[in-house]
Amino acid sequence: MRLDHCYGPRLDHPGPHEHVLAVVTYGNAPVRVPPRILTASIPLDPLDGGPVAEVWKTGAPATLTEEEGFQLAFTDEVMFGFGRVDRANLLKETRSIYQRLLQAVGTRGWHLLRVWNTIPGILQGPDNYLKYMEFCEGRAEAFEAYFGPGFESTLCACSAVGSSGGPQTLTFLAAKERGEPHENPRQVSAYCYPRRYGPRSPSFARAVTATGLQGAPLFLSGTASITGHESVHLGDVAGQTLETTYNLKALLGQAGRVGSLKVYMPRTEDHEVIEGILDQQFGYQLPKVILRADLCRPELLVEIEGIGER
Ligand code: 3EB
Repeated sequence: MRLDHCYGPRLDHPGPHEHVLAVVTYGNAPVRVPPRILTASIPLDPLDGGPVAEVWKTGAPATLTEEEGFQLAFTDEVMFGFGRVDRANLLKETRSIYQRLLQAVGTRGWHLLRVWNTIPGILQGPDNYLKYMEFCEGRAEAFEAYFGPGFESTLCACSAVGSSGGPQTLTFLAAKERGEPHENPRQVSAYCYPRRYGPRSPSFARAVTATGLQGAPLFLSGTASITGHESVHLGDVAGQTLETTYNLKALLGQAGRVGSLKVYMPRTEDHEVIEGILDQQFGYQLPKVILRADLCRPELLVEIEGIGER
């Protein structure tokens, strides 16, 4: 099964034997999406100002439905979903949206590969219980309730960043065939982070190989300037960016190369420094999307995710 993605200011006409599975749009910029295509609108602004469409394509036409509060688009082997909550209680709503997510994927006997979250006000709340920690608690409870003890071995790749407003959103990719999770030897597994980062550790794998998809793409989770479990290069955006690229390269391993990146940064003025280092490390022609987002630890100045290819 093919699953391709690309970034651009608009939707190009699909090629032969190519079908749009779903489109993700960022900010308020108008990307025109034809009717009957699943469109996930994410409340994060692209830094370049212009519209950005993230287009997911497959080799077969998609079926659209709504289930468990998610808009779903799926083929025989892959599924894209989008859900949003205008939240009342972050812990309860997060537990609920993850329970519904696991239900929607699990009733088919399918498997999660990749989840993207946006959380409004991610850094609000007391220092020892930021909104992000509350989010982690709700998410961990849902995984634990569904898979039981040992759920950590079945986690998928993930990103969780903050928006300055709008709904909480959850976007995901799932597949018929189970992915293969990977951890980063330079970092403590997020699901083993010590208690000082919150009562429940973040439930995600550092990367997942989608073994069932053509080319076995590697979904890289949001990655930051963290070694062991500690944030490093405090106040140094260049240092953080370089450290993050080392973490990404450690995940890619010997064989892989990066196919595309998505970059989140809280301070728009860091744009040029971050891009300069990414150009140096990965080449300036690498497709990337750059978004303004708050990050889950106040000291982090950049977080980068991507998709690796062989
Ligand atoms: C980190 O390594 C940085 O909670 O889903 C990155 C990717 C981060 C995903 C999540 C958090 C999440 O801990 C933060």
